[in-house]
Amino acid sequence: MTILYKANLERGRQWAQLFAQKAPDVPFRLWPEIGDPAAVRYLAAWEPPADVTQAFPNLEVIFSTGAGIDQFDLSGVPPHIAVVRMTEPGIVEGMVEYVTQSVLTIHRDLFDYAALQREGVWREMPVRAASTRRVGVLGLGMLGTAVLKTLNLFGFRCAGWSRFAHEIEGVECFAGADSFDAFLARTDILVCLLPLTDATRGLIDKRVFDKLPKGASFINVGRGPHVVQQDLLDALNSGHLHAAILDVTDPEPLPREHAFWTHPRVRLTPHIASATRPETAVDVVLDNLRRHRAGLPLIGAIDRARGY
Ligand code: NDP
Ligand code: OXD
Repeated sequence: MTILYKANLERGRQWAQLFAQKAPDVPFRLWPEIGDPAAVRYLAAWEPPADVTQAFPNLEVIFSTGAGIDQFDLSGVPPHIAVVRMTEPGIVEGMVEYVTQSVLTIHRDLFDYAALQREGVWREMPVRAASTRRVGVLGLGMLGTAVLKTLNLFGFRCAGWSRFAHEIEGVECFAGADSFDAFLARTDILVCLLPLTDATRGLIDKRVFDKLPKGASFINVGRGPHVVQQDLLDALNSGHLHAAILDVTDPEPLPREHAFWTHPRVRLTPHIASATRPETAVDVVLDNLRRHRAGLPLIGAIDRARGY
């Protein structure tokens, strides 16, 4: 009943300590010290090895150490192996912080003040009420919903878009392709919190930017390949878009010569919007191990057909 961890080694050492404290009966191994491959029933990985089912013939569950699973190649993974994304509360808290500060940066005109500072100009601009700013979040899952609940507290006019219909208090909910244009037309600050799937790859392109009101801004905390990056640059350079805050790019790291690095209306961070915290992640994984042994549904199990 071994669980094998294959991701960031430093965090893996913390997982190992936490497993030793909280579940000393569960054999825990850190890649590449795999021990007996036949004993590995559970794999916690950011990127599983390519030949995972051959390498671990008795594998039953693959846990992603992140909220996304798009980095997994599931083509060779048989359907009886469950795939579970990370749902621990630390990821949610980190994302709420990151998106809230990004929305406030745009709302409080900090891109304009940074430009004035570079020119040595001391000039004030009118302060707008949050209630005059319309935020729209793509994705109403674990993260999108938590972000919107917090933005709502600031008084922003909040909306979200998802595949199926949702109801969230204080949030105007749009669902499906038919409502996409209406959602975009009412959005001043667009936030991407979609999973990367065949349906969402390249979704955010010129057509999407054109549908946003002039002066809108964009925050990407989903995945870089959601966006056609040249279309984003064109929209910024034409002045149609005001600013972009990008935590994810395609590829990562972004090549040094890419225009995003020096663009005055782009703020870049290296995929740090939120990260799994070992101290809370281990509790979530242990709970799922208990559920698995009891034959109960796993929390965060993904639907292989939908891709998230
Ligand atoms: P969830 O699976 O909980 O939610 C996904 C949401 O996206 C759902 O609301 C779903 O709609 C919606 N969705 C999926 N496909 C479509 C589609 N084709 N059209 C419309 N809506 C769609 O994911 P999380 O909230 O946990 O995470 C979202 C993503 O955030 C992750 O996949 C990852 O890529 C990214 N992430 C980034 C991090 C970073 O540090 N930058 C950290 C953690 C995550 P419905 O509800 O109708 O099914
Ligand atoms: C995740 C991520 O998916 O770090 O958790 O992007």
